[in-house]
Amino acid sequence: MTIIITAFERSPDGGKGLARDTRVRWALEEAGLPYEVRLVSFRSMKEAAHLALHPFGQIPTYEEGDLALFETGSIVLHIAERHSGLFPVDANARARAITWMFAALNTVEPPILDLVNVKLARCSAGRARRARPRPAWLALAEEHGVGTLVGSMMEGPVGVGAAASLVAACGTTAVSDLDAAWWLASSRVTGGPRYQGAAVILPSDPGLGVTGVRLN
Ligand SMILES: N[C@@H](CCC(=O)N[C@@H](CS)C(=O)NCC(=O)O)C(=O)O
Repeated sequence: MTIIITAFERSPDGGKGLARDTRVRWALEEAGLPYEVRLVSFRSMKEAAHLALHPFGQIPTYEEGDLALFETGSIVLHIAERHSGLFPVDANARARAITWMFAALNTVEPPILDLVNVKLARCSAGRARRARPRPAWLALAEEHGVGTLVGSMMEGPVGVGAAASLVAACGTTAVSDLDAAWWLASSRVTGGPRYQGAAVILPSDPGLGVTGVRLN
């Protein structure tokens, strides 16, 4: 049965895994399962057909015959439970692996995302309900002692330019995430995924392929 996942249509990498679909692709690749990728636009993600697959109108989704799943954790768990190679065979080791899956999603990820993330798209006039001038978001965060980071996720030059201007005008408490490639180039970690043009090259080494951590 063909497995179909969804990814962003309009991203600089053309939906090849710079977003959370990476987790699902990774599990599928590790399990040696063939799959197809359906690229979706931001507009279609909020339309009925996609909402039937993903109630929050996001990516990735996972379809396998009659089964439709969303949430990367549940998708990866589903793949790992049905195919060998991802979970250890020993029951206790398997339980520990599942524990770490929950920890990654429930304990590790949220505080990482706790920094106020001033997303240009989220603050734009197009989304009137949430619209608030971007400097006001930064001021609000500062007022409450919350760290701030301006990021551009996967913007083109215009979006990055606007975000950089915002940082220049208001400042942030953390390094500005204005270019995904910068994070790889400046990473303290050696080894691991790298860019080749717009493609993310996953390492062939086990796990994340990390070979070391620079201390300076
Ligand atoms: N908890 C979800 C998060 C999914 C998620 O945040 N997807 C992002 C891409 S990485 C998305 O679709 N964002 C577009 C939007 O929220 O409108 C998961 O792990 O699958």
